[in-house]
Amino acid sequence: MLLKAQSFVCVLVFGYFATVAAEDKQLNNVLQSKTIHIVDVNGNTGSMQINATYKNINTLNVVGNANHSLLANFIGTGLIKSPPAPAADVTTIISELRAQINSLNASVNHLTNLLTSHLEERKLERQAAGCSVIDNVSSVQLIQIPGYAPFRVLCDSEVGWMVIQRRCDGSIDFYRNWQAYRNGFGSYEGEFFLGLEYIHRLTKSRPYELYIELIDFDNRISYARYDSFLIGCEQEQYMLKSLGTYSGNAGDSLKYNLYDKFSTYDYDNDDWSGGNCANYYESGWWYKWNANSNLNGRYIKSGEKSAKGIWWYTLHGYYSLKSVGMFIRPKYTLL
Ligand SMILES: [Ca+2]
Repeated sequence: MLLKAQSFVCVLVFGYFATVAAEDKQLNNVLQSKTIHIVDVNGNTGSMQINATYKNINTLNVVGNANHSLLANFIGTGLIKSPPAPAADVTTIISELRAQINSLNASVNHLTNLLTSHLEERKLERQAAGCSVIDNVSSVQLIQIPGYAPFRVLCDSEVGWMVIQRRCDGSIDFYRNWQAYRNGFGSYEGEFFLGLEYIHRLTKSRPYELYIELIDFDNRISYARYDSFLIGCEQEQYMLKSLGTYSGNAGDSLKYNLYDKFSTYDYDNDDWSGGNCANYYESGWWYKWNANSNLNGRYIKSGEKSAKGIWWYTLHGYYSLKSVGMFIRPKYTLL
């Protein structure tokens, strides 16, 4: 009888569970009988009769508050044990909630870290924007490009142009090897070349303009400007990958070597099968099988014409210039 009652109860939403062992028939005498009316969550009514015996009392196992409620009449008779303390369930619930809270906290921490990292990257990008204008005075400033170690650049006094090359007195030898042109050489107090790797990192990080200033020995100043300057990485031999639109009064002598690779006397990357343009022009530059410019050539103080000198062909042919500067700056500022 009790087994039937258990089956009936198990199909109810209340879902309590009871087990009865009845193998000891000698103790299976009914001590107390109780009929309990129950209603499930769907409003279905039913009833069950429980015959409590010594054996049943000892084996009846009840789980849940509903069971506790249904069998409350038996409790206090001393014939049925109290169901498991609900505190155990509450403890489980609290434990689960704590686990969820910990999980949410971990998610919040993760998102906070992501946001902080993103904001830091944006800050670094703004720092990498280029030179700041400081009291109209040239200065050496620290530049940080995300993913790379910071490095110092010379910033021109006007409108934040960064100087990547400067020739002015012939004090520095520019006929150098690949490693020197990759890493840079010279002094910010005088002549120098920033280094192809740094120029690549800068121009790849965001759009840059290029401004070239050319001064002859009569102190006439000319310029060539390009609005989208980009050079490739070392695996691309620092190819001149973009110049954009030209403007200026010196003529466009660089477009001819667009998409050409950089060459030095020890790295022949030009298209001239008969030799190395870097050797012929005694420079390091972007060459095809020749060039229309040679701003890293020999410094010739007399300003004579020489293919090995510092020249901008559309300006004065092979006339070697007195002073040259190459400048870059971001094309626009990040918000
Ligand atoms: Ca060659």
